[in-house]
Amino acid sequence: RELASGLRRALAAGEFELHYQPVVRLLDERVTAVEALLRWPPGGVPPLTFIPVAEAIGMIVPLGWWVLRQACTDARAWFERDGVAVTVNVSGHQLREEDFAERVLAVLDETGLPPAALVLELTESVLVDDAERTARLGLLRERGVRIAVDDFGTGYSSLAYLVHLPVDILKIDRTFTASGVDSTLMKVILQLAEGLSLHTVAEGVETAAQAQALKALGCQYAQGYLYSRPVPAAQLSF
Ligand code: G
Ligand code: G
Ligand code: NA
Ligand code: MN
Repeated sequence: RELASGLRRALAAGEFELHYQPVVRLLDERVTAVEALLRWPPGGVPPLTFIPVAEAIGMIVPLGWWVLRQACTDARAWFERDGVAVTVNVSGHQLREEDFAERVLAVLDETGLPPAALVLELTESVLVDDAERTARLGLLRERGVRIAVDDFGTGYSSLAYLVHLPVDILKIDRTFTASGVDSTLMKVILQLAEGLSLHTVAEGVETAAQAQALKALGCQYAQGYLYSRPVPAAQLSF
């Protein structure tokens, strides 16, 4: 309960910050995108602690809009200068808003960020949940916003949904990277993605050996401590 009232005050007081973690193209190790990750200083409460609370008290919706607006504002110069896109995590609660897609397009308009510079990350469970919500994503995708499945492989759903959903990118959960990039499971996921013409990002890449093996298996992008931890915008360099 203390956390809940702290969160409410924090948004009004402007205490939230975004950190960014690079996503690297394995072919040439160029940074092609950065993932925006919410931070709440000064205590440094982990997002895994405060995001579920923000969801429970309905604050994830206004907070999510703050994140999107801030990330798009920050990313405009990166995209114009270096072609770097920004990926933003979206909670299922945000997608319940009927005018979600229109509001995202309005933020892009106001911040001057082209739709092609934005990727929205959603978890599997949100994507399979209901057709109305995924239709909202379809509308954004028609405008050039890309959709990524976050933590892919950790959900319980059947794979059939992937064929029908408006998605472009699979972000392979870091547990698969950690348990061996040469595993049958990783290979099957990469083949599945190729068959469906989806791009793949391996999460949690920590060693050069993992990056090499992933590249050899046809994975296109990687993200993880090998390249960079999430850092404040001012510390990014491409
Ligand atoms: O880096 P890390 O500890 O920051 O992130 C932990 C979890 O918090 C991840 O699952 C990530 O997707 C989630 N997360 C980070 N930032 C945001 C955000 O802005 N919105 C939502 N909904 N989730 C976020
Ligand atoms: O669920 P999502 O993938 O958005 O979560 C991102 C989380 O993963 C963040 O907490 C981030 O700090 C963490 N993370 C990013 N790179 C690595 C890595 O190489 N290793 C580990 N263990 N965690 C990572
Ligand atoms: Na994410
Ligand atoms: Mn993830």
